[in-house]
Amino acid sequence: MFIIGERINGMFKDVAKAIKEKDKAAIQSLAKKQIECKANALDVNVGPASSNPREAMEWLVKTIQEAADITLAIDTTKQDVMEAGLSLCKSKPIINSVNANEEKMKALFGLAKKYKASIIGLTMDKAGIPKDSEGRLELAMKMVASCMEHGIDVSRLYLDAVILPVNVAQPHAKEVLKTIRDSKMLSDPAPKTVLGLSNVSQGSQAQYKSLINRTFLSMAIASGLDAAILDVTDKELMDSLITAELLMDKQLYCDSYLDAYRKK
Ligand code: THG
Repeated sequence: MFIIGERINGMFKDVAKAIKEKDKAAIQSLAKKQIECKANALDVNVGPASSNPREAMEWLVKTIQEAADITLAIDTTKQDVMEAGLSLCKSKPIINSVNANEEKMKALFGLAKKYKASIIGLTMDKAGIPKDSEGRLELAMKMVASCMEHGIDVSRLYLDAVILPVNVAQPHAKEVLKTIRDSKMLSDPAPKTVLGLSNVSQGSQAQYKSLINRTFLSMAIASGLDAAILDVTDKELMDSLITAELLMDKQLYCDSYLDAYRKK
């Protein structure tokens, strides 16, 4: 599983505050902590409240890279903010994200080529997020086709079936799992799959969030999930991830497999 740490996101109050006050130490400590907890990449999102998102993204990318050498997933819907972030990345970045709108695909697959980036493709378009897996797969196919047209290897595309909060969109979770399973049939080589896991528990009671996250993650891993944006500091969630991968024969069994994974 390719693990992307979710924590450097201006949706969190401490991150919004750190951006505002240019508190480098706060951001660098979040970066280091997530890497210690086995993140393979870090999501970077300035959040909804940022007054100058481009400047904030540039500051975040520079600040993180002063303290850590890791892949960054530039998480923004704004194209100028995206390019500003990508252009500062020292190692091949991840574009988070594109959707199935023609103009978006043209622009962002172009950026993916320019910066040798991987790309996360959300199965949504101007009409929103389809209710069922059939609708999501139709949009996924459009993105696979566009990826090929731009001469980008489909194995660099991570399809995101977009999980919504279970408290308001309960029927979606099983459709997301079906999309993950069926997307493997779209092309050869198949696109990869990713989720922004914590969306699923947003709005649920605090005491249940971690349980909902780790249960859904196990189900998604059983459905073939390749990558996830999640809270790597949630130990029970990470224990579930490692165990689900073990049961899917993706990790070698040994008696102390949790410790062994963390020592790798
Ligand atoms: N797909 C892709 N990228 C994404 C998402 C996705 N990026 C952003 C988001 N979704 C994934 N990241 C988060 C980060 C935090 C939360 C949810 C998704 C979250 N936070 C808690 C809450 O809102 O209840 C706690 C907030 C707080 O403590 O202040 O749920 O789907 N490609």
